[in-house]
Amino acid sequence: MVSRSQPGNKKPRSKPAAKRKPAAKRSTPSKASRSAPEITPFTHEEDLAGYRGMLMIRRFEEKAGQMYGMGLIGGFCHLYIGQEAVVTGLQMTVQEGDQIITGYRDHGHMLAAGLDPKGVMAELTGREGGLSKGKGGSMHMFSKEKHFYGGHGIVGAQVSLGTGLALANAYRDNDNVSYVYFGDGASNQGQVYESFNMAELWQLPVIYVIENNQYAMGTSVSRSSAQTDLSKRGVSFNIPGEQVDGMDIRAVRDAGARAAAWCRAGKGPYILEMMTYRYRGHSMSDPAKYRAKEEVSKMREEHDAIEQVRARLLEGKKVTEADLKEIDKEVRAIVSDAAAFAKESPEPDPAELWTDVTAPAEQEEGASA
Ligand SMILES: Cc1ncc(C[n+]2csc(CCOP(=O)(O)OP(=O)(O)O)c2C)c(N)n1
Ligand SMILES: [Mg+2]
Repeated sequence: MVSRSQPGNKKPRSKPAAKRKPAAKRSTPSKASRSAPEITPFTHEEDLAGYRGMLMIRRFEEKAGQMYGMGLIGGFCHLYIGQEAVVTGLQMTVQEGDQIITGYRDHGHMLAAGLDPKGVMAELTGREGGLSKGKGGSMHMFSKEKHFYGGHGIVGAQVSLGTGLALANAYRDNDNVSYVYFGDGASNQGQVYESFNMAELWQLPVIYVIENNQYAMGTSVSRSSAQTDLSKRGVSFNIPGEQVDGMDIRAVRDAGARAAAWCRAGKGPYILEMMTYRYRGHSMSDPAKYRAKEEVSKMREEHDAIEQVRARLLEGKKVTEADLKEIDKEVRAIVSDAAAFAKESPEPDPAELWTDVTAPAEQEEGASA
């Protein structure tokens, strides 16, 4: 029988004393952390890893866009191009067993979590080799092995589900954190605040990552939100929040490390508002007429996350243009293989319609069959 520390009292959840330092008194991170904290520089190796990781997402998404155009991908398809630094930087702070959950713009999150690009692409084409056996498509992919809980099409739904994952961590009294990604549009949803309330009340280990890409479909944040500083959305619940330059992978990693340390110390939830931008339309069917082309090109030219790392790497002189081209070539080859696999994998057997509808009941330990 596992002893459970029942969440319910507003006090730091119980934890192995050696592991977690109890939070004697709630303290929000200093005001200073709200105004651009100092950024920890990346080592050459970290820059290289960040470069490769972000490039993988970008090339994958470009290929997905092409395949959609060719009719090989049907249904919805939301690309992550422009936002790569958010998930790549935060993934650097994830520990084994931490859960990840997000909305429908999920391909990048899966790749960053270490899932095989073949399985992701084959899910987009709706084939047997896809991560949801071709039955979920772009918006609904999961991986038990990587603790990746989707891929959700209902705006905001992942916030309450992700809070539940944090509740599970509290019950299990483990050291894990639930990373819950959602958009600026989702941040206006009621269930987000019900979740915030419970998370703070029960001191749940959850990082709420608001990916503020400035738009919810065609509506800008300023047109839809009374409080446009989304990092402040936890104020009335006493949840600390930070606004982060989501185009700078180093700032993302730093903020993620602060948030994860806060959660792992048993101090409850944390909000990170990642200031980012999507270069493409909301989905493949959006011509993005609600914003000026210049707005997009300005972001690309002045703030692109991959270009920032590329410039740093070249400045460091440990790699040349040719070395970076070689990395791009390797990444493109992986993506090409994934595309070939996604085209060749067979369509799911119609009998699959009846499987994976409900979870099989887990057999209780010691129960007779
Ligand atoms: C409950 C619900 N309401 C509306 C929609 C339609 N819808 C799909 S995406 C979206 C915009 C969400 O924007 P945001 O949260 O900023 O995420 P982003 O697409 O920018 O990543 C809306 C309104 C939906 N899927 N679910
Ligand atoms: Mg948005």
